[in-house]
Amino acid sequence: GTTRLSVRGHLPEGYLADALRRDAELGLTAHPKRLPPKWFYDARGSRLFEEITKLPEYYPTRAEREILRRNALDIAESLPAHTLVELGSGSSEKTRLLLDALRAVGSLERYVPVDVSAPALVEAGESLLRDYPDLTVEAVVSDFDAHLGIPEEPGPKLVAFLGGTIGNLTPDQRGVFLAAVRSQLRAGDGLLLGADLVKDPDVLVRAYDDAQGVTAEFNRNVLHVLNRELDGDFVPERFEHVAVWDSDDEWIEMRLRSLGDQTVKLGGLDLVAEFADGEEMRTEISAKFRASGLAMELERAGFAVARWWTDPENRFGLALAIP
Ligand code: AVJ
Repeated sequence: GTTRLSVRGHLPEGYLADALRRDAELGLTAHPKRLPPKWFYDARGSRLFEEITKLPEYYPTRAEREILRRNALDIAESLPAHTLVELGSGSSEKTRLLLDALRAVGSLERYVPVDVSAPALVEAGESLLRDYPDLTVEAVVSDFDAHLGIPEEPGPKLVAFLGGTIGNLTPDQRGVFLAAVRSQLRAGDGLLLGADLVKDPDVLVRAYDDAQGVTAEFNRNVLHVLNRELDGDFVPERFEHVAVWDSDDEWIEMRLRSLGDQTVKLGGLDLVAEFADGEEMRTEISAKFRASGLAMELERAGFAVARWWTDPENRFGLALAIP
């Protein structure tokens, strides 16, 4: 039969290992210390994130799925894409709602998931092929921070960036990212962007500091990753999970707070990091948006917001932005 699943690599050998080294070296010698959130997601971290999405406190995944469930057909009619590109596709689960709708309007030809993890792409791709016998899956291994990896395809294409992951970027990084996406789109294409919305800070903090401690374990997982990849000797239990709402920047900040003075060695970097008792290292920002602010950012990047959907409780928003 024909091969309907291909995986193209965009990352040079050693790219991720080098990026982790750079980020760790830079972040652990900075004041205050910081690590970028992308390193949470090894196999264990991805499993923990899946668990987070099922927690009663963590509403964004459910809210976004609800929006897609109600509006996928509207989305597909607004942008009857031949190619669905998904950035940071992960398990591709919510994607099925979009694929179903694009198939229902008769436009769908191919699905292009873009992710840093080749195994995740193969697993998700194979599962999709079982359920979508007419679909071609052209997976791309890429780091969407760097080169987006959006292939040249016969349009129209819809680029989906879901889950609220845009919130992990600082405003400057968002400007660069959105302009890069814009530069790869033509008339008739679109960007479907999921964004978590500003709401009661108590609700937000609970979503990032759940009662079962799954998010705490997810946060500490970055220390396990550094231990393994960079020969580190972090004792993750000696760091406490912290989630705070920054009302000026309107983002949730996750931090790891040192329990006691401690010295950590990273053999792979030839680096020694001292943590004072109570010292906090930032591991993630998760920005929350207002419809007006997001529209402004999109406009600055050369987009117009064609459509805007929210869930009935106004917790999460989905923008269809067009060039
Ligand atoms: C996967 C980036 C959307 O920011 O809400 C979940 C990651 N961090 N709990 C988010 C996350 C803590 C999540 N995103």
